[in-house]
Amino acid sequence: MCKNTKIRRNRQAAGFRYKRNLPCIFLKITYIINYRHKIMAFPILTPQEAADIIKNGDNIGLSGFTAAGTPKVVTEALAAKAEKEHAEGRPFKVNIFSGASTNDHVDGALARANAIGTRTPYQSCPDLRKRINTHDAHYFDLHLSELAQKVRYGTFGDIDVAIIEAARVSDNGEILLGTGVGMSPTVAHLAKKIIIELNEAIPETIEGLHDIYMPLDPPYRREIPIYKPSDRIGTTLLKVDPAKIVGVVRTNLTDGVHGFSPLDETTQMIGNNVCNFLIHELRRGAIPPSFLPLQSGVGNVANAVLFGLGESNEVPAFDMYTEVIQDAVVDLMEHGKCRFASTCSLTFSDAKMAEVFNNIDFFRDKILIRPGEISNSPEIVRRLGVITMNTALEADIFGNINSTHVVGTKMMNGIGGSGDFTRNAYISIFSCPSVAKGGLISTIGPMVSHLDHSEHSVDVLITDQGVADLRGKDPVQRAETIIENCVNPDYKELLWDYLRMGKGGQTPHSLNAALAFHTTFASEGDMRKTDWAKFA
Ligand code: 0RQ
Repeated sequence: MCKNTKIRRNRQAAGFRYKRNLPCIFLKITYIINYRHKIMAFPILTPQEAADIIKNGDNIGLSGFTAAGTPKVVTEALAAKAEKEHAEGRPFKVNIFSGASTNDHVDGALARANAIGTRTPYQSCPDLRKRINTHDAHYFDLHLSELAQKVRYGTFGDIDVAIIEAARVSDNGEILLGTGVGMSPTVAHLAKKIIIELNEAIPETIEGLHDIYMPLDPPYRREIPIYKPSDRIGTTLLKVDPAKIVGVVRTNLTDGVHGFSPLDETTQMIGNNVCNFLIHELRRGAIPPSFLPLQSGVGNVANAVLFGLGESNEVPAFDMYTEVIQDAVVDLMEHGKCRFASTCSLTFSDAKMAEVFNNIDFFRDKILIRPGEISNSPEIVRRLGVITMNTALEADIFGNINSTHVVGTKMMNGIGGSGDFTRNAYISIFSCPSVAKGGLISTIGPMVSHLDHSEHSVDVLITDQGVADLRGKDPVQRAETIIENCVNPDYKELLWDYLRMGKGGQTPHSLNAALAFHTTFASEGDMRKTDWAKFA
C-alpha cells in the first residue's frame, strides 16, 4: 500500500476528516505532529505507556473471543512490567476477564510472568494451565453466557481497565470491533478507563458484520428478539463514552490462529457417526425437513463433523447458531451448504481470514458476530431448537460428561460454552475418541472423575466406535447402549463386568470400584490393568 494511502487510512481510522487532494507534504507533517503523539481526542501510547496505566490488583476486561478480536500488545508489555516489579520485590498481578480463551499475547505472556491473579471464564493455554493447576492463578470455570451479566451485577467488583481491539475508533467513542466480540460491550460500558488497540491488520470493510446488543438486567430484562439466526437486533458499532478512552495503541497483527491438521481415521469416524445419526433423525422425522440450526464446538472433531455434513447430499443447507466459526464453515458457505452463521467470533486461520476479507461482500449477509451473552443465550438456543455438538474428555456409562478435568483433578481448558448450548439443546450430542493416550485411557468409565454435564442434559454420546442414543432410556439401558455402541473393544468386557458388579438401585454403581479406572491408571499407567477383585 502506498505510504500516503496508509497515512490517509490511519487518519481516517482516527476519525480525521481530510481533503483528498491535500499536498502530500502537508499530510506527512500533520501525520508526524498529530499521529505520533495524539489522535484527535485520544493520546497515542506505546504498549509500555498503556501498561503503565494498569495497577497491581486491577480487574482487566478484554475484547475478543478465542484469539479472535483479542488484544495483542498491551498485555505483552504488562507481562514485562510484572516481571520487572517482581524482580524489584514488589507484587504485581491482575485479574483477567475475557469472552472466552484468549491468545498467547494475553494468557501465555501473563502466565509466564506469573502476573495473573484471578482468571475466568475459559482458557486453552498450556502456560496458564500450569499456573492454574499449581494454584499460582485462581481460575474459576464459568458458562460463557453468564460472565457479562455477572460482571454487570457487580459480582466480581469493578472493571478498572478495558483493553479493546478495534479496526477503527472515532472521536465520538464509536468503535468498529475486530473479529471477535466476546464481552466487549459490557467491559467497555463498565470500565473506568479504556485502552484501544487499533489494529491495522483488520480491514474496515469488516463493518456491518457485528451485531452489538446488551440486554437490560433484571428486573427489567425482556426477551432477546432473535427468532431466526439471521435476525439483527443491535448496532454495527460499539459506542462508548469517549472521555473514558485514555489512549490508543497502534498494532498490525493478525489473530494468529493455526489451520487444521488433516483428519485422522478416528476423527473421520466420529464425524461420519455424527452425520449418520443426524441423517437418521432427519429420515425418521425427528428433525424437521428444513433442518435446524447447528452449534459446534472447536477442534478437529468439530471440523470433521462439519466436513461430513458438507459432503452429505441428504442434509439440506443449514444455519448455524454457535459461538465460534472455524475454517470449515467458510467452505460450507462457499458451497451453499451453510446459509448463515450467528457467532461470537471468526476463529479462522490467518490464511482463511485473508480469503474472507478478500471476498467480504460474499460473506456480508451470511455472518453476524455478536456478544457472547447473545451468541450463547440459553433462551435463544432453546427457542431456535439448536442441535449442539460438543467434545468430552470422558463420559461414564450412565451418560455423565467430564469436559474439563484430566483424570479428575487437572484443569484442561474449561467448560466454555458447552453448557450454555447442551442444557438447552433440541438434541445435545457429545463426542470423543473412545480411547486416549494410545489406548492407555478409556474415555468411557464407570463414573466420571469430574462432572460438567449431567446425564439429564446429554442426549447422545458418539465415539469412533458408534452412537449411543440415550433419550428415553433408564440408567441401566443407557449403560448397556453406551458399552455396546461406544466403548473401545479393549474395555468392553471390563465395563460389562462393572455393570454386573453393581449393588442394586436404579443406577447400579459399585462405589468402591467406581473410580478404579483412574486409580489403576495412576498406579499402573494403563486402565486396561483394572482388576475388579481388588475393589470388591
Ligand atoms: O492430550 O494434548 O497431550 O495429546 O486431552 O484431547 O482428543 O486432542 O481433543 O483437542 O478436541 O480437546 C474436551 C479438551 C477436547 C476440548 C477438549 C487428552 C488427549 C490430548 C486433548 P495431548 P483431544 P480436543 C467450544 C465449546 C470443553 C469446552 C467446550 C474442550 C488432550 O474440546 O476444552 O466444549 N472442551 N467448549 O490425549 C486424560 C482423558 C482424555 C485425555 C483426552 N479421558 N483423560 N487425557 N485426553 N481424553 C469452545 C468454547 O467454548 C470457546
